[in-house]
Amino acid sequence: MADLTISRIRCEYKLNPIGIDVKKPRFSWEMMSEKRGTKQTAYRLQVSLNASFTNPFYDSQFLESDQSVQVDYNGTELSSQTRYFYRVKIKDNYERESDWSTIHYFETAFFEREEWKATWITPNELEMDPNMEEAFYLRKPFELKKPVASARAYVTCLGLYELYLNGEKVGNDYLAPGWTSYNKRLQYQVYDITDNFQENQNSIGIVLANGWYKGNLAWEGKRNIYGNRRAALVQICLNYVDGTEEIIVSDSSWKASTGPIRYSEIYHGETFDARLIKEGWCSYSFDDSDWSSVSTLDLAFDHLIAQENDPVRVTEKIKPVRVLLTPNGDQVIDMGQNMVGRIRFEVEAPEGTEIVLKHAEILDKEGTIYFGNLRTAKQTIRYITNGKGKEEYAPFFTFQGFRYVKVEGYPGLELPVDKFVGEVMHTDMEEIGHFESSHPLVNQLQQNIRWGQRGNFVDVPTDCPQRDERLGWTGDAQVFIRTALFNYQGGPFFTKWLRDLKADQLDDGGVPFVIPNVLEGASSSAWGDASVICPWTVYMMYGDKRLLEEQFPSMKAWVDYIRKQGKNEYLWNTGFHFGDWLALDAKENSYFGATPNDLVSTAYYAYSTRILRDAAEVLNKVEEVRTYSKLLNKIKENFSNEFISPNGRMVAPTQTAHVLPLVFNLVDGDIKKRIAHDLNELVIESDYHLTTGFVGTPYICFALTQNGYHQTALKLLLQKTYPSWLYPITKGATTIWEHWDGIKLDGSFWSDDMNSFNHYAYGAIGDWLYRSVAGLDINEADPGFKSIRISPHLGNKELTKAKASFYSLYGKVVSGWEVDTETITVEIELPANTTAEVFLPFATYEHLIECNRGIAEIGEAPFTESEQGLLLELGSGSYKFIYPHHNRLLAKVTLETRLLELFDNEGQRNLLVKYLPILEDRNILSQLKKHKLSDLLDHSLFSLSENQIKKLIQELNDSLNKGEESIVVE
Ligand code: RAM
Repeated sequence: MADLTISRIRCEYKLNPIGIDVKKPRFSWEMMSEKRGTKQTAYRLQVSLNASFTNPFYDSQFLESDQSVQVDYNGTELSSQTRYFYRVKIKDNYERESDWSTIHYFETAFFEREEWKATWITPNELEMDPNMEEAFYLRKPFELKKPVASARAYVTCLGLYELYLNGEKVGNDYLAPGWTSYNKRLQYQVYDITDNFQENQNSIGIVLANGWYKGNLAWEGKRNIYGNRRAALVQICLNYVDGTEEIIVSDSSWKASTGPIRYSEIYHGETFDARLIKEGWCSYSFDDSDWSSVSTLDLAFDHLIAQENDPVRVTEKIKPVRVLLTPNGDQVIDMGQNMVGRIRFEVEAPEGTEIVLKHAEILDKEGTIYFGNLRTAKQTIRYITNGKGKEEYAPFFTFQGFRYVKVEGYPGLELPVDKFVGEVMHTDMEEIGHFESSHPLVNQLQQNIRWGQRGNFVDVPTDCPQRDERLGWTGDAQVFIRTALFNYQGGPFFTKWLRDLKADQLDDGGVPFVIPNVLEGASSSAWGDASVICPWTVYMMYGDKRLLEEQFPSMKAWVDYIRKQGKNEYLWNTGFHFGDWLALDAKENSYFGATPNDLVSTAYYAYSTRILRDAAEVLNKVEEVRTYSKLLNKIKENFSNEFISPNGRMVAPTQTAHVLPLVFNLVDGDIKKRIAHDLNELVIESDYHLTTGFVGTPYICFALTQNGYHQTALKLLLQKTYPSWLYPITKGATTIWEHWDGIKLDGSFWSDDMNSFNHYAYGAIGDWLYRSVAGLDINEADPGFKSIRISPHLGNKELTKAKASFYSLYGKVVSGWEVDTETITVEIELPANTTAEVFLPFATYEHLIECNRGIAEIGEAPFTESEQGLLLELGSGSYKFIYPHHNRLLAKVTLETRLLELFDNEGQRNLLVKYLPILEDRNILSQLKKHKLSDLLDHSLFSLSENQIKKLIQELNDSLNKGEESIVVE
């Protein structure tokens, strides 16, 4: 029946993956149905060795189940190196049966070590220096005996590689084999090369550079972290049309040489001497008689794994916006966007002309290109022409973080801007989330968050993409992960990274600062907690229980590690920690915020313990549920005793200290209210500015919104003056900055030491934009968006509409709202096979108009009405709700919210509700909005008695009647 169909089918998060070594892959599909409230009641999965599904390899028959995402393959054992076709059929709660879905496939890689027939090879050290800087080239000509039906290349290396077949690059991925904890886990890639052959004579080649494996990493000039010798492993598996097979492997018959890539480093760039190009080096007939021989190496195979992450690709090309002539005479290209990737350029110049590109993120206040914040990273490309006409180049094994490029040596007086193009490179994740609003700067913020993610998701989640770090800092990753998973499909990305985390976790359960681990230190709170927070977040967002199960021992080891620290097992008050890193309440010239480390550490200890307990519950680990519930209670108790006065006053008067107990649920009742109230006061005292660092910033708006201070959170968000999220945007930021005052008010920079202009950590506010402002969230009890929570928080005069959309594995979820002078409109979309609790603020059932189909259609939906609005329980479908805000102007609505937030107890709320009509009638609320009196209200309404409120209203009336126009717009 056409009305029930299946789309967006995925296997292991991917569309038709080639080369997976998962023995029981999981499938997800999206149900499409015109009918509201559609649910899956059964599915049938078929897996076949041929696309015609004659005699399928596996047929589940119809299984009664509502599971449509992360569905385990439970059929006959799969073979390696095989393409399997699969299709799905479903039944729904309306007694309908869909047609078969379109046919998809997945292809298995090697399952066993024995399947590797290739040997590791490297240039013979007697003939070529194994430690050379130059990239080296390995080649092997071969003949095909018969027509090829299909062919695959299985490839990896120590270093970075590009594979070539008959002179053409194979695949469109870069920086392969990616960055993992190489000595424990090394990825190989699988390429379909069926169409890359010529008849008979062919040649395969591979180019190898240092990359993360042996190049310079981290700021101490370290090299050769994983080893000092590059090596390649290549295996080509051919299936001939006649059914026979052949394997071509890397072995001692290959030849080696150097070529035009003289130097290549992740941080420092590349030097390419086009005069050294060996034309046709990867063609059969090339004369390699002067090439060196290769040595075979007896290296491990046990840690080889098929590619897990999506590959790094060029995902966009950007044209420069202008060429600048800086005050000191430099010619500088402006890309108009702080981006990560590389520049491709064309040039025609006499042989030996050297063109130098130096990349930087920023211009200083004089307008000169600024390299200071790159620290020791050179980000320099050198290209030497061969003079043979038009030449084109883009570096192979490096990437830069930049908006500006200083160009030296390019022929001609004026730089021809059309000869340069920026190629944006990052892990090629599917963009699945969008957020937009009525506020241009907030929209720019969302764009900057997105660019920050792209630039820093270059195979591992890095702190920054430009200076001599670019490392997988755990703290940064854990604060940003939820935002990241909203914006892009990050399932494979974090699966890979978390497996590296697990692999690099220390024996005592401690977690290194960066993953893959290339630094000395370990186990700072809020950083190491990534081990617990990240798998949980992937589970929340994508329902990935397998990853949770896999990571559970690592999560547990981390919590147990903390427990063993210090004398009191319920507090964490020992050791080194980054604390509220880079917070503005830090002492002069310090990176460490004012919130005490033991407070931050113990709060995170509780948070991780809670997650661990919840994970244990999900995974049915009864014993652990008991243990960690008890532990959690003890930590909470100790946290309160140590950091909160009996009356609910936080001992540390910082914003972050107040944020943590609220968002980590360490307090409740009156104590919670008091802390929330005090946090609100602190924010007001700072005139709606942030003083938080890495720890407080991601959560401060949640802490406010969840505790009735959404309007304060909004003011923080919309703050344009320093320090705030929007301040950098007023300074032209196109990415998220590491430091609130990366560029200070006077145009000078914060210290070069720590001044990245592309650091995603503070972009963690994106999560709040999705979940609180737009109100698109999950129900934690049934994660992965199987059960959805829509609860928009309306804005204020500056923010009159917001909308988020997100492709969950079930399908598209939308939550959007708009407030105009008359009405509130809430538009939502819920994919089939999900349900939602939808909260419509200020709505009453009586006044609700359901725009697409009429209210009758949701007539059956259970609802609860309260003073705050209407809660509906809905099934899948698109809905547009329109309702009046009872003649309230927008200003009134938002002020009312604000006023309601100010009232702590029922009595006060009732009082306000009682007087609201009076305020409305007299049109006072709208005046109040503009009047400084709103500030007065902010502070004083708490303590007002009924009489005093009456008096206040009287005074307001009087002043309005007198026509006093002391109106100050805030
Ligand atoms: C900096 C990194 C990162 C942060 C650590 C503590 O060097 O850039 O963002 O997590 O320090």
